Amino acid sequence: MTNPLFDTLLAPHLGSDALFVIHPDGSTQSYGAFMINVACAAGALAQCGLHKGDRLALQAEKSVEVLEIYAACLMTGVIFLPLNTGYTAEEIDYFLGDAEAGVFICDPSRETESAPIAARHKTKLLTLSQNGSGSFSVIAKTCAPLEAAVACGPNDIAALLYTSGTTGRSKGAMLTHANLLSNAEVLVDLWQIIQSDRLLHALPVFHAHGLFVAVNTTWLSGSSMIFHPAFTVDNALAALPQATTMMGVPTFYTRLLDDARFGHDVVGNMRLFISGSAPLLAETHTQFEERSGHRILERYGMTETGMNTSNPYVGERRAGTVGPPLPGVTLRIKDPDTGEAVAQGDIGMIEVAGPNVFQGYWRMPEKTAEELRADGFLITGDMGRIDEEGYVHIVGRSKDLIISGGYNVYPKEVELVIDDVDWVRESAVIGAPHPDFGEGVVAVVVVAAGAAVNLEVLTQVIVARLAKFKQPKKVIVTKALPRNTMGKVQKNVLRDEHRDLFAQKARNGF
Ligand code: MCA
Ligand code: AMP
Repeated sequence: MTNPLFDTLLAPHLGSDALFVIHPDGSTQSYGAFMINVACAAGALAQCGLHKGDRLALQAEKSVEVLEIYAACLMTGVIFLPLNTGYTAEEIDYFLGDAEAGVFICDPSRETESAPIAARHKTKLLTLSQNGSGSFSVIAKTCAPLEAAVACGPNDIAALLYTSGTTGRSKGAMLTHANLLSNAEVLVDLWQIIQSDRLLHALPVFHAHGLFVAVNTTWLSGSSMIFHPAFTVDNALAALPQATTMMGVPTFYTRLLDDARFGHDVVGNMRLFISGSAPLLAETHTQFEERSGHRILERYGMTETGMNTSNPYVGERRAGTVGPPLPGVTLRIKDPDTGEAVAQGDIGMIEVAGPNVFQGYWRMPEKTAEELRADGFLITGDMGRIDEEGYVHIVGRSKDLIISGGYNVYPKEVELVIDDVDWVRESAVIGAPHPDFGEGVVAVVVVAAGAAVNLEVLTQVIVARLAKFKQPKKVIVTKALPRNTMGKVQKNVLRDEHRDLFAQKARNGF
């Protein structure tokens, strides 16, 4: 095989009449039709001057055309860099510059604000709207389709997924062709995904969950998906009777449970509900089983690794655990201070190694060395233990990270923006239990000596610079932050103090 990832996931579908996508309006697309468009998109990449190893950044609303571009990148060896549609111009500026993207595809509504940014980084700017129109599609329709996939090896980078860091600077996780292929193969096998499956796909396609876990496994198994632009309870309830599988973050499940219409009658065809990206409360697991008869299968992953563990498909799915490591993945628990292995069953830092573990952070060898040990184990920043039966329990995080509705928010990044405001002396950003998002972002802000509080200015700065999901849902102004004797801000004290801020009892999240 010249390009094992493309040859395994996509090439078998050339000319196939099998069903790939079902749109909410009932219209469908076959695999064969999809593959014709992939070849055209690949031709367009070549016409834009992109070669193997070049980066294509994309910030576009969810559509099948986005998947065509992703597949075209796999076909040509161009590195796919998908970006959250909520990112602001300032955030995009950083990604284009850091990745030195050759092409940036954005929604037509953002073309004007993106033009100077793209020009500054010498990036070619193209557009793609949710209905498939835009300047990229014009090229794809008129260029010569690519006939043969470009040769790519296992260690070639397939995608660059940015994840923020505890220092506030986003890092591009380099995922190789072998990383994506090994994870897809293991998951299809473990979750027994077969051609007749129909996945309810309502996740965004700019993250590992909605893109790699959901789409790569669909392609590999030749199954189909009911493709929704986003998750809403109404749409999910309408689609579930036709679906056999669903992948979601815990918020999907708690929202379904909050709706009286959800129950046995809508899940008659379903065989598997999968949850991940954030902790699913045991209580949600139990309630879901009572209401639907289905035990949600919880699994654990990271952008840097894809999936690491999964509850079994056949066998006991244990509430409050993320199951044993996947076949081929090794997971160990270490004392985070000494780096020594802890006793069986004790809590410590989760470290993982395997064919799923990324190659490192884009052009940040020192960051890579901090997190990826010489023996190939990634220090996840998640604290956990392994029980007697080999099930992994995640009990907390050592990294300063908030997970809100499945999106990661690094407090440092938000604090840096808030601290730039004139009247602010300093700030501490924490996650508080949130009934819908699991954790909600809260900013505790200290006023500079002699300055007057101006929440309007603070809001303006936050809105201009940070994507919506990172913006604090509550701001608390205070005189001083609690510190320990070393002068370090005690975020645990703040978390305790503000744990009831979002009133209702939290159902997901720590
Ligand atoms: C939307 N808002 C949010 C979030 N989503 N705020 C905080 N956290 C969020 N996740 C904002 C909206 O802009 C809106 O602001 C307000 O909150 C309420 O919006 P709502 O309509 O309720 O939100 P929504 O549009 O329904 O979105 C909620 C959602 C969505 C469906 C849960 O966030 C989502 O699809 N999350 C999935 C994330 C994901 O795919 N993560 C995978 C990462 P306003 O009202 O002011 O306008 S990959 C990963 O973690 C690893 C690899 C793994 O293990 O999977
Ligand atoms: P991301 O960087 O978006 O890939 O987020 C990865 C992080 O999400 C992990 O390091 C965990 O902290 C968290 N995560 C993913 N799946 C789960 C899960 N099932 N339970 C608890 N945390 C999870």
